[in-house]
Formats: sequence, C-alpha cells, structure tokens
Amino acid sequence: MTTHHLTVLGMTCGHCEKDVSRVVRSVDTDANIRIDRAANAVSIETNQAITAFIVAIVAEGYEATVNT
Ligand SMILES: [Cu+2]
Repeated sequence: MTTHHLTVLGMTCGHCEKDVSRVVRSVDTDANIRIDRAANAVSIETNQAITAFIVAIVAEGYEATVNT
C-alpha cells in the first residue's frame, strides 16, 4: 500500500470529515484514512491510483490536491 498525502480545503466541521472518509471508502473499502482538519490534511493509504480519490472528493464539493 502507498500513502498519499493530500491537501483538502472546505472541511469545516466533523460532518465534513465523515463525508470525506465516506467518499474515500466508496472508492476503496480497504483504504486507511487519516484526517487532520485543522491542517487541511488527508492521508490515504491504498493500493489504488490516487486520481479516483481526488475526483470523488472534488465531486463531493471539496478542493483536493496531492502534496508533492
Ligand atoms: Cu462540515
């Protein structure tokens, strides 16, 4: 598994965190997710390509970019 570090903007409360977690799991049920809302940081450990996660998070209304 690879851990991808994302910056996700627009998470304003705990509901948003759950929302992002749900979306990530909808892409990969086996993904491990860590969210630090104060830092706009989302880590996703997965075997899948990160692009699908970005697309899903953005479709949910958040801004998501991969940290390089
Ligand atoms: Cu919220």
